[in-house]
Amino acid sequence: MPIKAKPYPFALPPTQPPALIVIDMQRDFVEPGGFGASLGNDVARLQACVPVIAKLIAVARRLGLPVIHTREAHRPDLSDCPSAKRLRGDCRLRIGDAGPMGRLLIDGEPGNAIVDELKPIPGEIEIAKPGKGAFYATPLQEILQQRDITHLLFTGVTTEVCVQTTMREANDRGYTCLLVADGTESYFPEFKHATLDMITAQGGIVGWVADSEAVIDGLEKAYG
Ligand code: TIU
Repeated sequence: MPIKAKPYPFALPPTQPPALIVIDMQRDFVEPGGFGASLGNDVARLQACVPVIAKLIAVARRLGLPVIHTREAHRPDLSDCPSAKRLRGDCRLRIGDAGPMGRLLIDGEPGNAIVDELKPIPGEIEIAKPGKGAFYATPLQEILQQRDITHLLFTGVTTEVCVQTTMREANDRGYTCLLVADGTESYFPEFKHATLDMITAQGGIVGWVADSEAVIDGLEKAYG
């Protein structure tokens, strides 16, 4: 049974289940004092998707779907952070500067950790990525190929930045992608809605969009 989705039902692969991809649910974006707040954003907006993603992760773990977590993270020496990225914006604190949760967007700092509610468990993959897209300068494609994964279910933040960039990268690499509508958030509600529309336009030019309830229902029926 396919998942009820836009622009039309999303067929699940019969043998290798899809991976649940959780993009950048790190304190840097979701909590006050991090990189997201330093850019002038209201980070409270992103909280809404946390319980939805927690539920999806629990279902994925129970049904044996691979769960892959990403973090936007740079090396402490900033050698993987182009100055064009670091100098972007008119902000007081930049990538690598010390904030209330440690150095902004730096691997290993308290603010770079995934929020407690969504913490990976042993055996789950956690990828530190220096770009907005999760395929750029990471082992993600090899990890998916090794496991014969062809379908990806996307959650995380922010919808129009790291989530959409990664979905587009995944498309060009041949993956079939679905975005969970209530499992993603943006600092800008209008950008979230526009992103969902642009993903599903033109017959699903980037992929499918479905609510978590429909995704869970489809997964239970296919793999439960
Ligand atoms: N600023 C913004 O909306 N997002 C990011 O910088 N990174 C991610 O989306 N993860």
